Amino acid sequence: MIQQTLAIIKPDSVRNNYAGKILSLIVDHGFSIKAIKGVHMDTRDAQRFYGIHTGKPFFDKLVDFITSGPCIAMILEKENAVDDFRKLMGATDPNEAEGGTIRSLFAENKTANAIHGSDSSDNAFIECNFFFSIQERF
Ligand code: RTP
Ligand code: MG
Repeated sequence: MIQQTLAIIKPDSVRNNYAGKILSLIVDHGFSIKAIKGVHMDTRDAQRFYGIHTGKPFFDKLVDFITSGPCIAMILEKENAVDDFRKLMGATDPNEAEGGTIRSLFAENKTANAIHGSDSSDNAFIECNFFFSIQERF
């Protein structure tokens, strides 16, 4: 089934100038970019976007990091996009990420971990709508 997922190139990757290499990997793995823009989330945006993690021990660190600079948000489309993009991202902790994955190649640590991808098709729908209006989609 053709699916869409929401991906974010996180502030560490943007700062390190890895965005071009990450976009190439994404396109080479068969994903079509259906929307893309730069966003610098403020604390309220980040708390809402990562609302599911409210109260967890890493929540404040996560919000501080994701608001620390501009990100690149995008809607990606492909057969089985949600699960296939999670595979291309690699494990949350780059020390545990498989070779060749975006996190194994570009992440610094478990917080500055290069990339976000939706974790289910329901969340993909919610997250794509969080960032993009209909007019902003290709
Ligand atoms: P993401 O949502 O950013 O794509 O990452 P994920 O699905 O791989 O991981 P998730 O469990 O959703 O956690 C969201 C982000 O919180 C940070 N985190 N830190 N124990 C920790 O220190 C810890 N656990 C999670 C990570 O930066 C993770 O990407
Ligand atoms: Mg997640």
